[in-house]
Amino acid sequence: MKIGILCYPTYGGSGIVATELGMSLAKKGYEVHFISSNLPARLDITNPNIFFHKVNVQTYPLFQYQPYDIALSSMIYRVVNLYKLDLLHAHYAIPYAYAAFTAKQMLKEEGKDVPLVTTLHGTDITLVGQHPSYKHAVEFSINQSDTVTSVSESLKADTLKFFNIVKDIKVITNFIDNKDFKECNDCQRSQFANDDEKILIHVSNLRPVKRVEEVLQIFKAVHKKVKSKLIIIGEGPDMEKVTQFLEENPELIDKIKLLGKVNDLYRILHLSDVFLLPSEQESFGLAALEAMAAHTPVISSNAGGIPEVNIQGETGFLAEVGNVEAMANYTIKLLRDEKLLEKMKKNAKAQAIRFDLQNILPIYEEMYANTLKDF
Ligand code: GMT
Repeated sequence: MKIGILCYPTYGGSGIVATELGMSLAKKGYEVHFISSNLPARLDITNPNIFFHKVNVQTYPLFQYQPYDIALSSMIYRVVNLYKLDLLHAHYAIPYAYAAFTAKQMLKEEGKDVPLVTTLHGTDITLVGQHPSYKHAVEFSINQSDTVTSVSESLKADTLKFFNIVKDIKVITNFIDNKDFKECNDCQRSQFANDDEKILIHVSNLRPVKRVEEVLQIFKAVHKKVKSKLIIIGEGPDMEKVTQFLEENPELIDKIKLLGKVNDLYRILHLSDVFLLPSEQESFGLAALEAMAAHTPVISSNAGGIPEVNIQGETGFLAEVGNVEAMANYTIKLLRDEKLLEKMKKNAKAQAIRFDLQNILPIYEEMYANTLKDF
């Protein structure tokens, strides 16, 4: 089967899921064509079954905004025609589902067509998609898709609550390839902390929805009770809040390590004792699952789909969004109790294995087969 994957190339969760899915399909013999504005961050193009098509936007001084969505639709249309794709898979409704619908219309004019699968990832529904500027187009393009999937039950419920959806939505959860998170023998814990210190970690694109200021407040409270260090991985607009916090709390400068974007993330996750995710909104929480794959329990908010991934009292602890005190107290409780910490590290890994690629990939394949059958 020849599949066209439409996704963001950046470090966001939807692009990562799309890339990992496409690479796994290519390994199984599918021909996979990525259509994106740039080479997706984790894409390994050495597999001969993988193709990359860059969307080229022609700039013209007349335009205040360059018409990216038109260039995207045209590229989708051209790739389907050239490579005879069997199916399109849009990851994130905006603009991918909409652009794919337009490409399909162009194909139909020539008596051709291709089925479209749209996977809803999160903020395309819960944040951006609800804005009146986008809402009707998002609703329309979801309803025009041949198959719609969402990455959690919570996101499915939100989609049905906020939009008038006539399509059935199939939940196919995100996944992790545990093979990529194997035990790390050469990871040096001493690089980050002394033997008597615990390591807390946060990984995100530091957008307001991630509430990095709460990560810092949790650490501040924990540090008063438990000798510890905090590692922050990622880049984003709220890095400014981190700098501001350090200016206001200079005594913590040696305790907080900022690492920016990191490629072999699993090595550092393996060294960590607890992962902090106090997000305001999270349709799934792929970052939490990645932590669990590296045996790291999670202290999180209970936003959106997080409770489907992080299980209260088993793989970590959850509190109401914004309840910094509760998240700090849970962290202290966990870090002070070696037996509980060891148990939760094991439970976290067991949860990551439940979400292993080997379990989820066949569900995607079956969904593709059914989509083609019903088309
Ligand atoms: O994290 C990002 O920047 C991307 C963001 C998105 O909206 O694309 O991530 C969403 O998709 C991920 C993969 O399905 C989920 O694990 C994240 O929970 C979700 N983020 C939000 O809902 C805020």
